[in-house]
Amino acid sequence: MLLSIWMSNQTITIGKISINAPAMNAAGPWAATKKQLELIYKSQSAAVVTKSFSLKPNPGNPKPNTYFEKDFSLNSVGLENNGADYFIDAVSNFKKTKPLIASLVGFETNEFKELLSKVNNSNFDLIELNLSCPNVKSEEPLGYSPQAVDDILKITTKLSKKPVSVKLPPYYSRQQINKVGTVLLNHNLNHVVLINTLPIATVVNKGKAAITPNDGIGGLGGRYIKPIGLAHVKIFSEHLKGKLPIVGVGGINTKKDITEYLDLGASAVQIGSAIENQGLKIFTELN
Ligand code: RRO
Repeated sequence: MLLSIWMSNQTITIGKISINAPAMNAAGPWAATKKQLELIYKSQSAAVVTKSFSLKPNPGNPKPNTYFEKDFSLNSVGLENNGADYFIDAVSNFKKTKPLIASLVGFETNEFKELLSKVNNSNFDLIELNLSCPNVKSEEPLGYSPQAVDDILKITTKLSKKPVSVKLPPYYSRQQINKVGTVLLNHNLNHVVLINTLPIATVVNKGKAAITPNDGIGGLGGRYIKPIGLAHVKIFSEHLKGKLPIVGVGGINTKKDITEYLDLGASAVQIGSAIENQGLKIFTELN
């Protein structure tokens, strides 16, 4: 039986932030420019989440680096972004009608410190630390190492003046999840976002790889990963026992999808691939 119901104008509290509807955008290429962020701000999205950004602009991977179909998405964007100053400026005039969330990636600790000090003095309300980008060819996403997660969270939670959340990759066992879950509980986190794209997928389109970078290998998103996202919310939720809120993401297109995520332990959800397929009007329907 589906247990969750929500009404418009209800307030959902996620740690130190409040939203007035369950669905916000996920970090992604639909949130990379000033214009896009403004449109998300004006939409019914419950918050504005940026494309993951780094201290300095990053050109990302050669195009085509995204591929969308109705039921799935594939990408190897490669952290393409305009850099911290651009994103900080992009949201500087937004009023506090909804939380402004900075999705951050750091390539090394020092760079990361500088990035956080910039974001500390910005209009952003919360940090979403992305430990799960699948498209850095030489390195496994940090989220796969409980030790690396512990190390980076120690630094981030100490330096950040904003509440910190963390976005993790899909795992392959309950044991892995429980190890990382235990690490999360050792830190002063606002919430955890589950899950990023599934790191290694490929699509053959008209006889060739649908995306150019990394020999056609990229992160899989969309409806295909909903069962994986749901399982992560369920298993993390059992492990975290309500001590850390969860925001679910992966394959959400309908209110029924949202209900499933909320029933398994998520406080709110993020929408990714469905924005690319349906536009921001999806929030009017979902929220
Ligand atoms: O930019 C990307 O290639 C990317 C990132 Br940062 C991420 O977190 N997840 C993803 O699927 N692609």
